[in-house]
Amino acid sequence: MRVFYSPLHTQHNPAQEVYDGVPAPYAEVPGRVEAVADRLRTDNIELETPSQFGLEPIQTVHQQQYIDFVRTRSEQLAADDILFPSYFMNDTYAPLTRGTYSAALGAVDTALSGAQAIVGGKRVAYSLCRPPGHHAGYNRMGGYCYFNNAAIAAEYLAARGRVAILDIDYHHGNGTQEMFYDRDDVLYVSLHADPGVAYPYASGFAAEVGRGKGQGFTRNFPLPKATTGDEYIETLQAALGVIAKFQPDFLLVSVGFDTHQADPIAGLALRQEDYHDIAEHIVAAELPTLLIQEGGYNVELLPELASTFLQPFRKL
Ligand code: OKP
Ligand code: ZN
Repeated sequence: MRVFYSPLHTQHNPAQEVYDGVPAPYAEVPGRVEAVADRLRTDNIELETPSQFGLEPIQTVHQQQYIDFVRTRSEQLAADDILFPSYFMNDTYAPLTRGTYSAALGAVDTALSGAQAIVGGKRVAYSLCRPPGHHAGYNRMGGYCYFNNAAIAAEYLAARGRVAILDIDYHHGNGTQEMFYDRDDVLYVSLHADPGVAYPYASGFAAEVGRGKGQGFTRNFPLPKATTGDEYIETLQAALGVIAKFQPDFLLVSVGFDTHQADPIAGLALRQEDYHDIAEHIVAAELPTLLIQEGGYNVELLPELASTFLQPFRKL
């Protein structure tokens, strides 16, 4: 397993999000990824600095005006400014700060470096991305996401084979789903909290299965509140069955640790040991696998959860 990490993420550190019209502390903090990085170093895992891929891969999934908007508006801000723009945004959970563009670019390079490693023949790579990406749409930021790291890496891989995306973050990856909704060469399969009660509310229902020639190449598995590890693994097996049938050349996993019972913003009931089992099921798919970090907000637990999850991948 190769691991990629960019220190640029620390430049993105908004003071607040807005929840129900009221400012609230920002849950997606730099300490999340710093805590995981420290733990991996303690585990003797080498963290590699990503290569730079430039803007071209980002342009394969995002609108040029949107990319320019994120760059210019964030770079115009003063060091302590925060901007909730009225354009190009889905919700009040992705403000711009001066370092946002540069951090988001670093996250994309982190994802692409992982993709490059598995194209080069490595069985597994883990991209410790921050900010996360799976809610970012063609021309919209939202849910702590600016550029869709997973979708950009999936496009990179799709130029070289069939790609299955397995999204195991607590939240539905509405941005990623949207980008591949009409396509039959990239499969999107997601397990997430029931969107009837959880962010992003408007998508992730089981009836969303793709459109046109993409019909059947999107699959959603919404889960009830307080779903336990055993129930989760059962659904995961169904999802992996769908993926096996698709016969992908590459597997990309959007990984979230916000499915844990002690996550401060979520509502499922997984426990630490469940992440080991989840990883073993993913390993059993026997595919070149790119793991991309999305959410997970219990900063104290994250190092343990990441270390437990990565353990079955380490030897690969
Ligand atoms: C990003 B990722 C909760 C409101 C929703 C936004 C959640 C974004 C999650 N009070 N907050 O998928 O982990
Ligand atoms: Zn999430």
